[in-house]
Amino acid sequence: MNNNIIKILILLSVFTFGFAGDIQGKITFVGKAPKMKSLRMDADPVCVANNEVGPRKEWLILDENNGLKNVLVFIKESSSNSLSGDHSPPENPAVIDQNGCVYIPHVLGVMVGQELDILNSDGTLHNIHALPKINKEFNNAMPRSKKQMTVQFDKSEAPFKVKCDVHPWMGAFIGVFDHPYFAVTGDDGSYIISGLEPGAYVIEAWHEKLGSQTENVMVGDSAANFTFKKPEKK
Ligand SMILES: [Cu+2]
Repeated sequence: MNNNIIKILILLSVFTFGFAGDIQGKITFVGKAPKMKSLRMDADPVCVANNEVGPRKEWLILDENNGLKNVLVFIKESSSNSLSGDHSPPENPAVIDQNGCVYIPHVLGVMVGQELDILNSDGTLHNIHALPKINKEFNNAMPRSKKQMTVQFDKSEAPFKVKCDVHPWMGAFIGVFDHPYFAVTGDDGSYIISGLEPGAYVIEAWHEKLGSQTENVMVGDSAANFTFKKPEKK
């Protein structure tokens, strides 16, 4: 490549990069938080030995400011070309580990065609059973000797459950996207979606038990925050 072309490419990338924006915010739980019940893992002594934090139900994890972990936030609609662009999956695989007889992470997003490495760090038998409605279901025993398997998903799909047929308390959720604009909230309930073209977006925040919400956002808005509360009993 001659120098001029390289210069133009550098300029172009700076130009493009300079205009990419973020949408970020924080998800908070409001109201009285139910206590997560502890789980009995006695049936499998390996689980008891491996689970250092003490097994608890995982559907509501809050920090001291009620920041809500494990909310999957993603772009649903866009006035820009961000969604319609050509999005090839990242080369790095996504990873989910069976560790301490829970899934880590508990919620994750992957791209269509991206590899998902499923690890078994426990040295015990797990049986990972994914329950998608659009993608192909899979159901695989992973004995202690099987440390890894790799899957991928062909179509975008709203989050679906993954469970273990050996340990009934184990559950995770996977959303599959045909674009890279998604994030899962961290310990403090915050998220950031980067690399967006300027424009108006509809973002959705999905939680496994508390439902989902959408919000209209412009790239560059200070923050797109959501609050979730416990649904009223009917
Ligand atoms: Cu298991």
